[in-house]
Amino acid sequence: MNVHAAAARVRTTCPYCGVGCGVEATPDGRGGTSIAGDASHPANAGRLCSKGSALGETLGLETRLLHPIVDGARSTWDVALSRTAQGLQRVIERYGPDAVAFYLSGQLLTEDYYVANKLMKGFIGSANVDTNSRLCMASTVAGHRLAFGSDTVPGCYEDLDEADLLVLVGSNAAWCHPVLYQRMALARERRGARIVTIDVRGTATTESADLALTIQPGMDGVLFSGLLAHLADRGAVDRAYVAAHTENFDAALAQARRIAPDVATTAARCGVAPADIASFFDLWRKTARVATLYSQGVNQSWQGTDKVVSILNCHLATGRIARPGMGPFSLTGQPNAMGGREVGGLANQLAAHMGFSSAEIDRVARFWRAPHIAKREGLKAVAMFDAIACGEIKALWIMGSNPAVSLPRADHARAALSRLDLLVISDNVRSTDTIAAGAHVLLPAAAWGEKDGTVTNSERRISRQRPFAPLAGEAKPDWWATAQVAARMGFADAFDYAGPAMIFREHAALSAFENDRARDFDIGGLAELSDAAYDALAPTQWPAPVSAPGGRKRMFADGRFFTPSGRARFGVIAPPSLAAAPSAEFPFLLNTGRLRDQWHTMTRTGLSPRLASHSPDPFVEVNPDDARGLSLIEGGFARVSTAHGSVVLRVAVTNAQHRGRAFVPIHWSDETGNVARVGALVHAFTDPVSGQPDSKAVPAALAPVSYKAQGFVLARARFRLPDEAVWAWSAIEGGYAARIATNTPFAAMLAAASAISPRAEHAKYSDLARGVFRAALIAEGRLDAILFLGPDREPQQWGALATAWRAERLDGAARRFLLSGKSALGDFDASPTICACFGVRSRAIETAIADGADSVAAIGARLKAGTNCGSCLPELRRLIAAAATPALAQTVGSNAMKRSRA
Ligand SMILES: Nc1nc2c(c(=O)[nH]1)N[C@H]1C(S)=C(S)[C@@H](COP(=O)(O)OP(=O)(O)OC[C@H]3O[C@@H](n4cnc5c(=O)[nH]c(N)nc54)[C@H](O)[C@@H]3O)O[C@H]1N2
Ligand SMILES: Nc1nc2c(c(=O)[nH]1)N[C@H]1C(S)=C(S)[C@@H](COP(=O)(O)OP(=O)(O)OC[C@H]3O[C@@H](n4cnc5c(=O)[nH]c(N)nc54)[C@H](O)[C@@H]3O)O[C@H]1N2
Ligand code: SF4
Ligand SMILES: [Mo]
Repeated sequence: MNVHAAAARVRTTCPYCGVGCGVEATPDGRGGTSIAGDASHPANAGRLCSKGSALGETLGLETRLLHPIVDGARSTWDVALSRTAQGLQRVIERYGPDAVAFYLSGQLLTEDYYVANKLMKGFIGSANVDTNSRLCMASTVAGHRLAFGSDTVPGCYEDLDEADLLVLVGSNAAWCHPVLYQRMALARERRGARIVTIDVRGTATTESADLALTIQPGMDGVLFSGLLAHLADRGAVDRAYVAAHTENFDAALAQARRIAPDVATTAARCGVAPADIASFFDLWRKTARVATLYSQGVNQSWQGTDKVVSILNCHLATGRIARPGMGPFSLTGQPNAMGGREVGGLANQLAAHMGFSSAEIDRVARFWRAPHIAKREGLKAVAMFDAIACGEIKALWIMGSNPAVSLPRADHARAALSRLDLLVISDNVRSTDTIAAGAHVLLPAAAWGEKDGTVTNSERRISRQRPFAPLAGEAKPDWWATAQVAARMGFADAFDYAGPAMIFREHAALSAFENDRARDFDIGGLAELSDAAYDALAPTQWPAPVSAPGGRKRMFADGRFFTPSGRARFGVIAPPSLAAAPSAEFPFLLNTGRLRDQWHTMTRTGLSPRLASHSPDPFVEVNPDDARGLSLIEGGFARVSTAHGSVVLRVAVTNAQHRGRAFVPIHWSDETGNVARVGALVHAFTDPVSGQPDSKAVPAALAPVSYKAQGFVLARARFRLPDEAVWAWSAIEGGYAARIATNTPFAAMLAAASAISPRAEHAKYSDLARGVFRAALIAEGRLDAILFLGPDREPQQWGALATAWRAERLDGAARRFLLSGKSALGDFDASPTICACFGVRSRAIETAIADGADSVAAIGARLKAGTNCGSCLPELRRLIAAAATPALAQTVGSNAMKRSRA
């Protein structure tokens, strides 16, 4: 393992989204690391978004899992590995190989993924390896394979720079793929490229679009069927291309015409004004250089594969694929969603983009010299957890995912885990909701900064993640733990890896094995890299065959595809509908998704105060009319329930939501809140081809909930507050803050706080007639925790406590003022952070706007806000617009805000 000394700058890759930005990390030798964008990386040319910029703040060890744990007690690697190997073997002997399963993650490195997949599919003899990519990219994989005969992203990021029309479907790229979004925004600014968004709500992405279509949930297939019919009616089909390079066009067109014969039908079914549909169709038809980018609004649907196919159909019909500035483009979610697909980490793929045909099974078995090759597909994520629930799967190894939070019907998934004879979890952190479900073996995994291997981004570009810090505690790479278990199961020879370079060479060799251009994924040109060349590997786009090891930008430029006929296949889609329609009991459609500054279950981003302050509390967004009808008030609380579970969230009233729809962020878990784990609400309908769950449109009910008291706790570490209250923790400088709402007697609150700090002195202030209760815990002169509760609707602010919270020692005067509530100890702006890079909060920005800063540039000049990563530019524009037109303050996605450029 190659650990770099302090102060050496290391080029690596961001561990968050699929943009795959290059990062330069420079350890300062004192435990800190400075982070900058890598100007030489083709994905980002030096840019980073708010999450990437804050990476240095999330490297602390306080939440890390630092040694193996077996049956709840600290253990050694030797014991933990043997226990894992014997446990797996015992289950295999008694119940057969299909009684064991691995659940992996797009956050693993390709090398980790390769070894785990090889162990399960080649040596244990089951294909029960699936991954959180099933919840993420599976519909795209299925759509690509149907249309192209292979899971190939045809284009590259340069196409986004060169396109004249960028269509974003079900993507909030301004928040979820920020650096790519900045590239697109630049193309718009510099070259006049148009941006069209297709979403079911207003977002930071839709609000700066030239045309924003807010469609009915699930109706993307109608829209793109309408487009295909329109292209045919207007003679815009490239007949020569269709004849030479495709098949099944007539059947696909006939079905598109049945679904959406004209603009009027498309408009009615999508719930969009006919004029907007007509402008979209015209723009798409008349603009040759069109790129259609899509993400989870497309994939996470019970008809996700059909949605993907309906988009691919339009590009194939016009031959707008694999040419500069043109093509369909799947924005991948995780840093290594693509690498997982490449090794075969999905249960319906074998390895190296090969499936389960007998020829492929035979080929992979020979290459691996596999004694027990899997002969058929394994169980996909949702079915895998159902098989655990009903006792068919007895042993499970989870690496790099938190399914008790992220799977649909998350309560059901979590309960299933307790039925296992053996649950092994490899993770970076000591505690997650999944770990809390009762793991037998916990294995400490190397984290970003320590990990050493490769990842593949959305444009097929393989980049190195290089270590710049020593392994924390006893943490080890995931590939190493897997290889050790394999050896203990009797497969030492096949898993005798000296390091990631050796694994990568084998993976590359398999991709080229008996390939002869019959398979898209071929990186044979990298199969002979020396260890040093692997270390130095520059970001490379696959395919990189022996004949062209430097990689290739675009696929299919020659019009040849990987189907048996060599032609691309048009797909016939099913009539679009919802998996479940709203009912009298559950009249809303619940949409779930992401926030700008948090990553998934917040195990890493949740450690950064800067990131936390953008959106510190979990919430539900509703339309003003619905809020009125249900007596929900801004800042109050609502219970959101579905047939599967319920949560209680703060209400955010906004015109960005359409009536009858609600949006909730996915990031909170039982670790960070007590009633905000929204995965528990999601139904488990899955796409029939891809097996991807439908997590964007769940029938739900909303009802107001009120509390007698509201307030906050500041504490040095998170602890469990009483469950009758509603609370959620977020990082602040020097600790954590929770805003709470409660009916719990105040004394119970204090008891919970005291439990974490038994030796602290207590100070209390109460005015029960006014419903006010305040308490502080002071340990060795320093504030350890402080609790303020007051009557509901009388907001409690912690701004005034900032100086006391930061002080190493409180003097007598400071203590006297502490609980007064009108502290003279200085002021502290606790309004939401808009610019995470420079920590600029909304109050400061509003003051600057009131002072005459009337453009993004003027705000930047005054406060620096928006001048680094650009993630906050949409919000700055919104604040400026809101100040100019107060009524717009809550209309996030309003068309009125769009610059008119038609
Ligand atoms: N900040 C941040 N960035 C991330 C992540 C993160 O956790 N935080 N996670 C990464 C991962 S793994 C992923 S997969 C990506 C996801 O990136 P995105 O897919 O962009 O993010 P989401 O918020 O899940 O959903 C995208 C949009 O789909 C819309 N939508 C819902 N239903 C429909 C529909 O029926 N049709 C259409 N057209 N739109 C619909 C939603 O309103 C939402 O705005 O983000 C990656 N980047
Ligand atoms: N309702 C709803 N549910 C969703 C989604 C949605 O939009 N709505 N989105 C889905 C999507 S697209 C995704 S990608 C999933 C994400 O869901 P998860 O994968 O469950 O989310 P994470 O929080 O990223 O979990 C990663 C875990 O792995 C650990 N980890 C990180 N790196 C490593 C590593 O290298 N090795 C090991 N061993 N552990 C590591 C982290 O500490 C963390 O505990 O959620 C899905 N669930
Ligand atoms: S866009 Fe942001 S989160 Fe995504 S890879 Fe780049 S820096 Fe990381
Ligand atoms: Mo994802």
